[in-house]
Amino acid sequence: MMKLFTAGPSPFGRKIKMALDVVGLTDNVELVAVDTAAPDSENRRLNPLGKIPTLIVDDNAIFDSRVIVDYLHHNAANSPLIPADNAARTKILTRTALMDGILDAAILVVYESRMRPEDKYVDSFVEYQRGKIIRSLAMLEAETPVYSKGAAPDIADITLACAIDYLDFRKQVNWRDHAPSLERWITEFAASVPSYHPSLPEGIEPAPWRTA
Ligand SMILES: N[C@@H](CCC(=O)N[C@@H](CS)C(=O)NCC(=O)O)C(=O)O
Repeated sequence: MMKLFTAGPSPFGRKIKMALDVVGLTDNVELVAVDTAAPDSENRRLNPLGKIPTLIVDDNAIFDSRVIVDYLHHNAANSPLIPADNAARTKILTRTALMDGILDAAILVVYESRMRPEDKYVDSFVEYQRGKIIRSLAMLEAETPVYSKGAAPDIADITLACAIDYLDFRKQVNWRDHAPSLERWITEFAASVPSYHPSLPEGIEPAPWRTA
């Protein structure tokens, strides 16, 4: 049995939960809730960066989420996560890096309030991070994205769904202002990918596509 160190609201943890389900490995993993701020967690002992997600396989720690995805992809009988064709693979991995980058920036916006005393909050730093998110959303909007892969999303699709929902959950940027086409995209994704609903962060605002 593998173990996944994660936390309910973690968008990177959610990406792995959905990836596990898509490749049919959900039942092989025990979810372990981690408080990343706790000074002596098992996660920190096995992953000195103290970040989540961390996947434990045969007492070995696998991190970060990109490496976990690579591991799952290569250990599943049938995985749509990463295309086999070399050019397509590079394209999807770059696209995933864009979605991961949106999440990294979104997390830094949250940490600016969470980790600093109020009088040390730096507006220009938050705007710098929000700029990354806004430019990425504008790039996605320019492609008029359409989700059409049914229950077999690739890892860029999964990470985009996590990013859209994380922005709604923590409200760093209203993505609708910059990428209105994503509403149709997420509606189709939510209706097609079974792990979308059970992996939603608890307390996220209702939306038409979030009603299972
Ligand atoms: N590049 C990492 C990012 C993971 C990440 O930033 N996780 C956040 C929670 S979603 C975290 O563990 N933050 C705690 C910390 O930075 O100490 C990945 O892809 O797994």
